[in-house]
Amino acid sequence: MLDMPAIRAEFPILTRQVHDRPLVYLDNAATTQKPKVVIQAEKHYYEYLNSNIHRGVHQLSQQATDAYEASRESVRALLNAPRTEDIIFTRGTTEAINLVSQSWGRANLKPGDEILVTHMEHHSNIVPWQMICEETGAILRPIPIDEMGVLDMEAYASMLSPKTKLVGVVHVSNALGTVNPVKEMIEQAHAMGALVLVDGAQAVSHLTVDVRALDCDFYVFSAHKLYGPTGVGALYGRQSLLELMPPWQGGGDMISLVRFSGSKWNHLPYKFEAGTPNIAGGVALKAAIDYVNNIGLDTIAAHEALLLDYATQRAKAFPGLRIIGEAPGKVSILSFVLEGIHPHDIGTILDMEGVAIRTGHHCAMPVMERYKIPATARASFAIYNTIEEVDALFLALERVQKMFRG
Ligand code: C6P
Repeated sequence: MLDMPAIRAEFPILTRQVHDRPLVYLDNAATTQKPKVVIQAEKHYYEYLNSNIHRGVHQLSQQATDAYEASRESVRALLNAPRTEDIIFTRGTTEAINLVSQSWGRANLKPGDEILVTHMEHHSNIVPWQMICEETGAILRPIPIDEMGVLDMEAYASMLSPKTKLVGVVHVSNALGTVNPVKEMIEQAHAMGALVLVDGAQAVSHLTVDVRALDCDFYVFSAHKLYGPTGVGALYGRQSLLELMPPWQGGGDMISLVRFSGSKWNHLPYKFEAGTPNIAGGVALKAAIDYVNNIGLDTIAAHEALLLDYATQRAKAFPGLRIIGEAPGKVSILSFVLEGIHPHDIGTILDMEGVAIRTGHHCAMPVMERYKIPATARASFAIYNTIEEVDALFLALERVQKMFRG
């Protein structure tokens, strides 16, 4: 049994009120709240370690560098990556995908090559590929999904061909909660000679990720969806690919030598880390990973599954409610529409009741198009949520319905 009061006490923001009501925070897929250990790690960094990394010979700089590099090792362990050098710090998932598309894509794609992405991708795993396709003449093709929100694996198999150069797949869909069969997809893509980039933005806080077992080529995530700070995330890349990829941004730290006659690039991971990074955020990411490891991802997943099961039962009994995304084994996300009521109205009224959910297209417009809806209301769960909060959500939804239906 989880000690919920103790877990909730770790998150100072959960004690605040919104519109004079206790906050019920169910927008965790957008960003999770931060435990004291993460807030403390940022504070400690600025109060005790602040200096620039990889540059100074003075003690502060060396200690800050050590703390930042210790975080890189934590990310390696989180993903079970083979080498710390293959973990590139980025601003988050979006920047990590742009890094791969701009660096690997520009160097490798040619007219007629194909990139496959699923129909349930976040815009971050669509638009960077559209941009590089425009530039190189490659073609972006969506892999269809069915009514439940499950990827059509037969269509995927039939779309893979020697023209396929890369497959982009979201591990867990932010709009539907679907967990995609990434291992199987990677095996099939590799058999065709294609690389696979997995968007783990919504996965790392719910599932144990093992990039070696998955055998993926690139895996990306953002710290802020894993109880960590905003503005930091990571790319794992296969060493043999990263070594051959050109830098995508130039500046300090990414070089070993600069002459006006030409520059030489630094070794991994620094080749891809131009400029002073979000050092405090990087350091605090380790605190977030430690926090998650101390509770255990299995424990977190089991608790969230309980909440999702209960919320799904209540949703199914709620008049006029349609769940969007019912893939077997989905995690942590309840997306829905209410007959005759726009999701934005739902979100606004819920907010007045203290319940924070996200409404809109969730940066997954093709998913909305697939279901022929403009938007959904989305409740998403984290370790600190409770059954009582699910009840508060449905009580507030009853108010919404009364307001609209009288
Ligand atoms: N999804 C949501 O409310 P960044 O912004 O780079 O940290 O993450 C982008 C991103 C990429 N892929 C997936 C699957 C995501 O869910 C997100 C962020 C948030 O669903 C904000 S749109």
